[in-house]
Amino acid sequence: MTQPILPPGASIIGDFLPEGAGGRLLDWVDSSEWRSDLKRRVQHYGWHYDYRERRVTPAMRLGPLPDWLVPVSEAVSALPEFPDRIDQVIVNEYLPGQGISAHIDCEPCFGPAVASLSLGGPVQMLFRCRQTGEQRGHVLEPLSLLILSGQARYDWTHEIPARKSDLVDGLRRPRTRRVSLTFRTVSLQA
Ligand SMILES: O=C(O)CCC(=O)C(=O)O
Repeated sequence: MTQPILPPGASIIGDFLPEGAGGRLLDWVDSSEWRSDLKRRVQHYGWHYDYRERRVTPAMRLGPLPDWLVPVSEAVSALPEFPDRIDQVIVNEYLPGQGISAHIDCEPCFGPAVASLSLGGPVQMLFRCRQTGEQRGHVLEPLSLLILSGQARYDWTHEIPARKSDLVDGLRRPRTRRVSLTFRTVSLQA
């Protein structure tokens, strides 16, 4: 059974952005170039990352984050879970029916915390404990910031099932377009 709670080490900050800032961020995203090499559209900033190869090499450095991403990245970097400044942002677009498969963010490639900002429509994220198989679920509301650290970062997978609606508290909620910004700190391996 899916428990409607977060795994240990995960937390949510609701309304992470000041009023109007979410719409402005989405405008920047939508006026930027999308990559279409996955089933969903993505944008990579700071460092390119290959979801299939799960590695980051010096050749994948894209450069500094664009100016429009700096204020929000600095705000995430200032959270206590982040020991180092964020230098990578990946934008994911999910149309109804699209998702992201269960994964743990590459352990050597990224630092001890990962955060994801939700723009657009809500979506249910599922978490599964690698050791026990326990499953939990949580609805990510627009403008909320999900932070994964500790056990949630290393011991629980997270995923967004590819479906057109989510069943939440017995109610079927049709999905609409969601765009997320995932903030990470790259740590290059020797
Ligand atoms: O869309 C999200 O909130 C999560 C994205 C994610 O898990 C990833 O990019 O690895």
